[in-house]
Amino acid sequence: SRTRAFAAVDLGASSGRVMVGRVGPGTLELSEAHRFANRPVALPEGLRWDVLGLYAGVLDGLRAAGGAAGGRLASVGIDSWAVDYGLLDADGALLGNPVHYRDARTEGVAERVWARVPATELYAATGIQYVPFNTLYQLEAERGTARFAASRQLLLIPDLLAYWLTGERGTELTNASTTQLIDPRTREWAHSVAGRAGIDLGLFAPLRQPGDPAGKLLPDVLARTGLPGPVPMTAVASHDTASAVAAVPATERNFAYICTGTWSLAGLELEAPVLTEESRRANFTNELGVDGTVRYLRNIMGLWLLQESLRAWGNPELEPLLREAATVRTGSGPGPVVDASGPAFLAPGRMPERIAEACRAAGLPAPRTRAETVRCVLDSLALAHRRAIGEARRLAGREVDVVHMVGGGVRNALLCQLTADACGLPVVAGPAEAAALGNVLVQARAAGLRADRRRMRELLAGTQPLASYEPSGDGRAWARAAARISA
Ligand code: LFR
Repeated sequence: SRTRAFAAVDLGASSGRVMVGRVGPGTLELSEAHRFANRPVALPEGLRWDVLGLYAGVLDGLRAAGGAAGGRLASVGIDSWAVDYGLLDADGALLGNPVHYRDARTEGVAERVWARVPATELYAATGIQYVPFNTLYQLEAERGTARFAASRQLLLIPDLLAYWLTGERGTELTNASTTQLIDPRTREWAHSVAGRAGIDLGLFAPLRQPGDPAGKLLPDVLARTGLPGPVPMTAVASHDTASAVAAVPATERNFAYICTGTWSLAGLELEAPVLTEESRRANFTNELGVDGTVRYLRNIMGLWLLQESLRAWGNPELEPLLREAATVRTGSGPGPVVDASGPAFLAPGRMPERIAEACRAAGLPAPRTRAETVRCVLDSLALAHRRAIGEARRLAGREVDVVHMVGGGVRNALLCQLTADACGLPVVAGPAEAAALGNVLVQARAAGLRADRRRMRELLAGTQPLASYEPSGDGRAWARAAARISA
């Protein structure tokens, strides 16, 4: 039988990629057709996504993907970061620029929602952790604006781009779970919560499952991209983290995962949500995954802390800094660390100063050099990884024998080694392009590839380059640092 080519559009907070995945029996190859910057814009009205720039990048990418695939694309799928959306007016036109989840408009807004639906009930019904930017809180912040008054439909970012490509509207389920308006037990809208929170679920287009057909590219899109039609679109696991988790190359039964990029998303794949009050207090989320799974995880600030530090320093080269950071003396465990799990570092700006201030506030020596700051960030992330995996394991009552790291952060060998040291567990690192691979595999399955999750993971483990890290150093020093942060 034959190998087919699929285009995966994967949009991250700092760049977008269009990848071509070739899938056949025992074959899985990924290559990059096009990469473009994603540059949010700070307007007087607030921080906005340049969604038209992203759409232009997608069109350029589809043209390049068609070329790379020799003209024939079996289908196209899109994944991106979660929670954000575009609003359409009664004519189906986009109302303004989608608001960035790091925009300050959600500050202090959650309390207004909790006055109507107590946070405990919200968690019991949706299983979604508190982060200020869940779509539910963004909609509360939007209430009363002229734009919201004119809106007739809400489309999450991947669904919005798919609508422009196909003319068809839907709401893909894995990403929909991040709105905090889905019940993870029924995997349907949480009508009662939405009603009490004052949200009209009629704003949302009908739910789609990962793997569902999602229309075909419009004639005008075919003309602009030079693709011979018809080209179908497939609803993939459109939340990038859901696609990445689907592509964790685990062949072991008891594995934890960390998706590392702008964020670190650390946790477990479960068959059922954990909706206990203890889980809520620990701020774990139950986002939905492929094939009826639950992504039980915690959001950790991730390489955002490093990206923002580099930006503050005028973007020096990273490699020499990482080499120097690896030689910073910290004893047998971490050096000074900050809490990378809370919202303290969510907003952009002044990152090295904020990190130093947080160290001082915790009574720790603040980093003095760039290399020390980088080391502080990586130690802090490794420690947050340890805490998230340890707590997920306890709250879900599961064993963990190995940690799989996927996403762009696996290129950072120091982060992988420190994570192995902090967790006291072996780390298997790779693939870096997990989200795109998960995107491709869900499309391939919709096109007839017979692979359950175990088979998909075996295919990944057998075809993608992976690196291993064994734990070193003194686990007790990491345990002490973890206890200090929890206190
Ligand atoms: C990672 C991610 C996280 C989500 C954050 C904001 O790219 O999708 O899973 O919490 O971005 O949407």
